[in-house]
Amino acid sequence: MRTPRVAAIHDMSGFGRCSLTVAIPVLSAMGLQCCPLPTAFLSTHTGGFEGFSFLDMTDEMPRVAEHWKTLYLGFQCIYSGFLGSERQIQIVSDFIRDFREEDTVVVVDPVMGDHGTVYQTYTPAMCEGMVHLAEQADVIVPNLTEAALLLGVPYGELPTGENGCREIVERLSLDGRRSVVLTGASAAPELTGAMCFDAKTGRTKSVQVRRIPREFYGTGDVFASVLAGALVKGETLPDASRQAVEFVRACAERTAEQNLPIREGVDFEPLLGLLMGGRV
Ligand code: PXL
Repeated sequence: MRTPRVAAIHDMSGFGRCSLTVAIPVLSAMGLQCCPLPTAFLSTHTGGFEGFSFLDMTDEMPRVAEHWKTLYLGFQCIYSGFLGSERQIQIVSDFIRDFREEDTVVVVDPVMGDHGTVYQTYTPAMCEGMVHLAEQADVIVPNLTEAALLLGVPYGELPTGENGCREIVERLSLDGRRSVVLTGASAAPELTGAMCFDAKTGRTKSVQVRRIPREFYGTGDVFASVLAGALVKGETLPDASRQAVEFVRACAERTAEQNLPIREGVDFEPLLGLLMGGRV
């Protein structure tokens, strides 16, 4: 069988381990071919760093898509994340329309903010556009901040606890048509994990592990990349969510043990072997 392909539409941040510098190694380790379509090139991610450089790739993106069309490239997954401009909403939307096939899983990580705050480079129009882009997804992977933005409710007014998270994913499911994996969904103070709504079965499932009492940048990207990879490999949504929760937990544990600066992301590279199935 041909190695499945993933079109990964994210920024490339040179330092700080997020977006493409996470998606490429994670998907490769899972035995998948990652084809990056960069939205921007930054010196670092925008969280915890000041004075970062930002090269907007908006004009380049349709040229890449046009060339890929002439090559008749097919993708088993289209996976989008951090966008660099408002115009990119339509560009990514067109990309999904043009490249989606019967067996393509469309994963939109509606990257917009964290801890109740919208990221520095995101405008209200981009957040509004993200709601529409996310409507095209088979699966969305919001954190609680992004769930509030998608639902149009203040962050502080989201329902809480395990039942609250269940309500959030059901409300985000577009009447059961779209799968939702909510990250940072905590069933109890000492636990954390994800709550999923599976549009294929209509069921919700909570996946919980023991919480590491520190927060790191880029964990959402590690989570969504493992989830997307596992879905391409044919795992069910709850199984893919469990794999993503457990891998992020292992990364957070290792990073916390070494007391590394949180803005450098999680020290995932030595753990990539956990995602590799076979042997040479
Ligand atoms: O991890 C999400 C993310 C992706 N890309 C860039 C970011 C962030 C979060 O801060 O700044 C550039």
